[in-house]
Amino acid sequence: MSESKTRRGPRGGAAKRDSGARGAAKGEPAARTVKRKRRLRIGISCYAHFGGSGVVASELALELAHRGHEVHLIASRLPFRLRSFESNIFFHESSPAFYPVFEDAPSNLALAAKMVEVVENYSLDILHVHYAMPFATSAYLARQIMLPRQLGVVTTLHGTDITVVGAEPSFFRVTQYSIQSSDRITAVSRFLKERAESTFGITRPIEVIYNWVDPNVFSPRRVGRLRLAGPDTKVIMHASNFRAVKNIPVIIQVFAEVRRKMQAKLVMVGDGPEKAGAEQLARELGIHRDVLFLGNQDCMEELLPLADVFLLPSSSESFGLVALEAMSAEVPVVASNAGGLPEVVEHGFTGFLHDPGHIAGFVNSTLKLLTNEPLRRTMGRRGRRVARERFTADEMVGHYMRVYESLR
Ligand code: GMT
Repeated sequence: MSESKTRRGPRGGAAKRDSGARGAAKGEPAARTVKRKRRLRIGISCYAHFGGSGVVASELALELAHRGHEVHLIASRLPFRLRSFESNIFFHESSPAFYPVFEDAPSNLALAAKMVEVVENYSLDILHVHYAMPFATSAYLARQIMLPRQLGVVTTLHGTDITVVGAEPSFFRVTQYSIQSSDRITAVSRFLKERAESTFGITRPIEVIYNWVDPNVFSPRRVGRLRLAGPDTKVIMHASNFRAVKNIPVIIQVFAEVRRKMQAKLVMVGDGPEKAGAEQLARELGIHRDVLFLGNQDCMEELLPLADVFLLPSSSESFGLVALEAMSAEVPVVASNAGGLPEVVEHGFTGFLHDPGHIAGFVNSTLKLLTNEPLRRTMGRRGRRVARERFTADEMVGHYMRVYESLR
């Protein structure tokens, strides 16, 4: 398998980023500062497809690279959020060879083999994996293969690796063992840390490091040519990977109620197993002309500012990165009070939270925001302030750096 230096599309996401010298002394290039501190070589492994864990891993890779560290991304393909060339980031594709005997290609073994190869060839200090399954297991295997070589393995728990699929009996013991075998464990919310401890009996310390948002990328609406609806039509937006935990039918039902009362459009961004059912439900409820299913989009920073309200009624949500991105764009959030969402969205201050199945609650809160522009704007501005002050890259990446340094 050939190694290729990361090449990304021309969309210019990174150019808009508040890049470069974060953490460096004034007038001093970041790389020089790091040189004094010591430049780390960090492997990062994650899912490449649309989803929050891959976004966080990619944003972390970018932040580390901007600070002058050398980052080696190991994934089945280039993660979607890496859209432009970035020096200091190297991409290593992991894919299993095909053989007719296989029922399913053993991709987890190929991943472990690629981890070994990259760690050895590039003398990595740290291997940081995102989402326990299968990444923590492949990292465990890779490290065992390389013994007695020292390699720090960090596992970040993201959500359904703990709350849904990792806890399935067919995966439980291997997930538990792989997490416990990591040198350091982090979780993206207090909720997720507690859930990992109670479900898996994890006894090793779990550090909570929240996700962050770049307020220069996710910024409020500017006057521009991009529109999703006419000037008198309010826009409600949802974005996810359309899995059962996202409560997609509730979104359609809430919108049907709102639409009865006012002119509005529902913009659904993303794709997944629940999408076809949602399209069907929208037709059955006679609202399909006002529901736009945009499919997967990798320009959330362009879409979110066009929303008047962001809706996220998940039955389970460890953090809700997209809710934070909406807040950063000054869009108030109406969400469920499930999981870690109350750690991100404050009820009555930056949005409204209700029980996941409480359709009337979601409808009332959405209508309250859409019919009271001063309230909507106030909550939106507060959301941006909270995003800028409490969920910063400097704080969270600094925390990850301390985790890495503790392993050296
Ligand atoms: O657990 C998942 O659903 C996968 C993961 C992903 O890749 O989309 O999402 C989780 O991680 C995100 C980033 O940390 C969090 O913002 C999401 O809340 C979380 N999803 C869930 O807990 C459902």
